[in-house]
Amino acid sequence: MAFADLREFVARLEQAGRLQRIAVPVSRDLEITEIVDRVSKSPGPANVALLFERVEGADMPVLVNAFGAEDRMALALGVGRLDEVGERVAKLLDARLPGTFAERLRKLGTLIDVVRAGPRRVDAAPCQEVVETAAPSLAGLPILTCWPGDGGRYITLPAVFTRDPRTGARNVGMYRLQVFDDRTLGMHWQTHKGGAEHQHRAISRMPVAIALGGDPAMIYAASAPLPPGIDEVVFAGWLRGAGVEMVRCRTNDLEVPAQAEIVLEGWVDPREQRLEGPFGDHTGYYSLARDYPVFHLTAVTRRARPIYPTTIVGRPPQEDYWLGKATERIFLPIMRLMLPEIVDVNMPAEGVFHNLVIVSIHKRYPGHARKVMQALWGMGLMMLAKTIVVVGEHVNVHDLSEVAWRATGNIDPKRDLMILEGPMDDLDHAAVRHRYGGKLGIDATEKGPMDDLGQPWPEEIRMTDEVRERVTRRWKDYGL
Ligand SMILES: Cc1cc2nc3c(=O)[nH]c(=O)nc-3n(C[C@H](O)[C@H](O)[C@H](O)COP(=O)(O)O)c2cc1C
Ligand SMILES: [Mn+2]
Repeated sequence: MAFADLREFVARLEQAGRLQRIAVPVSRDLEITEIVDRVSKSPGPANVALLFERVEGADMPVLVNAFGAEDRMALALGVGRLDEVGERVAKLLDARLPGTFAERLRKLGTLIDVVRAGPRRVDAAPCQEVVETAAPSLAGLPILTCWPGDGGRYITLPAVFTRDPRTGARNVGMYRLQVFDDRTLGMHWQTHKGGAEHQHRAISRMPVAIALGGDPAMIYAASAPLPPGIDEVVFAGWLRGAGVEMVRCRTNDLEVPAQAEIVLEGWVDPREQRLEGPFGDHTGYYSLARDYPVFHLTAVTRRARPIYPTTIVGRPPQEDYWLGKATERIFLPIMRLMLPEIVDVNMPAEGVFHNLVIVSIHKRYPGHARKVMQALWGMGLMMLAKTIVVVGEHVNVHDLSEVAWRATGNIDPKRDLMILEGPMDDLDHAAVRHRYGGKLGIDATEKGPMDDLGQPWPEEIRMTDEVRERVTRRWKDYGL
């Protein structure tokens, strides 16, 4: 079983030599970013989680880069390798769910429930050891200024809780929050996300709760693009092997993880907007200032001695790449449920999630690669993918050198590129206009008679097994 809360995770990281404490004073303005940027881009063991114990102007430690490598991300989810979670999902799905895709997804929700991953309601909670409702303020929190051109200070690793105003169904999303003042935050839920959908349905003030910290599976689940019918809290419970303990907020009816470090309670008025940004984003560029909803604080509840968790995004790779990698591995079996021809998927750091999706398939009929691209563009947040490259089943999608070789050598641009239009990520800075733009599909599969190929397709060069074995056997003899 996984961790009860963030501090257990921190203790485990420290035991494993994967966390370093920084005891000297550091500034919350830019200095932490520069340190974290270097550490998160360091190779191997130098890339560690960081606990800043003395952040100027704050009396709580700041945790950064806790999820920023495969081993730490896997540990957060209670496994040795991220693929193990994918394998667990595959097993769950192996019940061979009947029905349409939508029906299967709904059943998947029930299946997860069946394994008793549902949340457990508690009355007393560590996240409410201290309760400030009279004059709640963000002033005590070590909220960072991340990059020099940022429009302000940002909370970057939150779990934002809302309920569908019509059905009551819960959503949890990780959406950054800009500090406007001690009681007001910019709520950067993008158009296509769950929180924005709830806001769209609200006719009056909508309660919102923001949890910082909690068990690491719950933190990860906030970043997972689950279909609207699946509750992130139930999903987190399934990931960690026990239901998440939830407690009712003090100033609204929402529930938050009892084991969180800090909770911000408040509301969003669906009609109110305010300029948010710019923000040095995970695209490596500043996302432009734009209008987003506004969060008004009604309470701060917290542990007596909380840890403030945060992350730095910027030019990849950064910590968020590993949160996304976990999603890629977990969602692969779910994609296969709809598209069984898919073998593997890679969303490399260079593509910052939405720019590049590489997928290998068993190709069987004319137009097969195009069908897969179009299906993916119709599947949840995959709609935002800008470029999809489809390769043959034997191609290692994680080897970018191999993919570049195949994706340029195996195409005739006139025949194999598909350019169409659709919804685009809020953060895409190159699209023809905000949230809408062109998409590129590249069919880099091997071609044959089914592809209108006007010449024979050549054979790939491979040495015979017999010679390979002989050379391996004799390698020492050559003195090489
Ligand atoms: C570190 C980090 C920061 C993120 N910031 C935002 C954000 O500001 N706005 C947003 O819409 N999505 C952001 N995302 C992506 C969402 O968390 C993700 O799309 C998730 O699926 C949202 O939950 P939802 O599908 O329930 O809406 C961020 C993800 C990570 C890992
Ligand atoms: Mn969701």
